[in-house]
Formats: sequence, C-alpha cells, structure tokens
Amino acid sequence: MNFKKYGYEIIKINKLNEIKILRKKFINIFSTVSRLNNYKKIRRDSDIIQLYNKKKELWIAAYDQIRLLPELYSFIDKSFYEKVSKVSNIKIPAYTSKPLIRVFMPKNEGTTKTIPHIDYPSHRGSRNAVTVWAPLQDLDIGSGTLQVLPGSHKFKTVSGSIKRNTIKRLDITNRNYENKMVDLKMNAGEAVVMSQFLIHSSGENTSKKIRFSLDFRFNDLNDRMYALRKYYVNQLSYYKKR
Ligand SMILES: O=C(O)CCC(=O)C(=O)O
Ligand SMILES: [Fe+2]
Repeated sequence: MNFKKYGYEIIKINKLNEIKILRKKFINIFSTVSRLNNYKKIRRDSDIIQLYNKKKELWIAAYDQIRLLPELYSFIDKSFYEKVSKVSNIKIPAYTSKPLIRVFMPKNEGTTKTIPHIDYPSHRGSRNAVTVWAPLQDLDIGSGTLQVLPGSHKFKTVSGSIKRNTIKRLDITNRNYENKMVDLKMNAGEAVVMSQFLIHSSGENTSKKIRFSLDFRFNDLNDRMYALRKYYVNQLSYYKKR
C-alpha cells in the first residue's frame, strides 16, 4: 500500500474489545433515551431500526449524542493517531472538527448515503489533511462498505485556490465514477486514512444490520500554507470568531 500513490491506506488499530464495548454503548444510548421517554428497551440493531421507524425524534436524539460521548476521545488514543500521522506524514495533527459516528442502516436509512465526493471543501484546512474512517463491525459488500477511487486524490475536482481559501467543489456527478468505485472490505480493528482530495462514497447497505463507523479528520499544524492562512477553521466555534 502506498498512501502517496493511491491517496489512502488501511491501518490496523486492533482494539477489538474496545470496539465491541463502544458499539454496545451506542445501543445503550438509544435504549436510555427510549426508556426515559416511556418507550421500549433497545437491545439490538433491529430495535434501533424500529425506533427509527416508530419514534424518529428519539432516534435523532440518541444519534446526536453518541458523537459527543467522551469515550471517543480515549478510543482515538496516542497509538491510534500516531499511526495516522505516520502513514499520512502529518507532523502536528489537530482535529478539523469533532469526531463523528455514522449510523448507516439497512435500506440506506439513517446517516446519509454519500455519492462520490471529496472532503476538502467542507474543511478547507491544510493541503495534506486526512479523513480517518473506521468500521465498528466487520464489513462485506452490501453491508455499507466505504468505497474509494484509488489515485483520485490527483484528479481535478476543485476550482479556486487553497492559498486564497477559495476552494470549491467541481460538479463531478457526470463523470460516472459510481461504476469505478472500489469497495473496502474492512474489518473491525482497521481504519482507512484518506487524503481529503480522495474521491470516496458509501456502498449500499442491503443487510439487516446497522453499520456504525467512526470518522475523524486531521489538519497538519506544521503545514506552512495553513499557518499562513492563520489556521482557518471552517466551522463555528466558541474560540474562533470570523
Ligand atoms: O460513512 C460513509 O459512508 C461516508 C463517509 C464519508 O464520506 C466521510 O467519512 O467523509
Ligand atoms: Fe466524505
């Protein structure tokens, strides 16, 4: 594997037990909001799907909170982020935004199924910024894989300039990338580190299970151009006023 050549690389994070506990904790949050609203106990994936169909506002409440759990920050520990920095050659990693958890459900419900896109225009951080994506259960085709287009981080997909912070997505919907996407058949305990210029998308979830995934992004504070741009952050924050 060659991150520079293909624009992505899969790393081993292991932590199988922690992943199991984390997934259970998410189910438990759905259950807590459900029970405290006098609805049912949630024990398994099918109960969460039922909650989505019957009590969507409770599903959304839990969905919004699971990404705010403090456990996520201990899961992304030193050994994890050092592996990310190593393959991507990021010298001083800093989050572009908060980590998030996706709840991608059967029939492509729940978290939005994405079409081929790149992440850079939503963040507009350092040129070498990466997205890190990790499934919280084993995945196969049809269970909501992540799809990538190897080498596409070199394609022309944006207009504008990084230096002037005027980057915009080009419309790539007419390029028929859908047929060329490669499914990453990843297992729990693996994470993919992708350039923010790599084209990626969501595979179908035709299974009966929920695909949970962790997703976070790093900028490199050692990137000269990013420093010259005064570490621009493309999200509202209490600390940075624009
Ligand atoms: O989880 C997915 O299916 C899409 C993920 C994605 O687009 C991202 O992590 O940037
Ligand atoms: Fe993305």
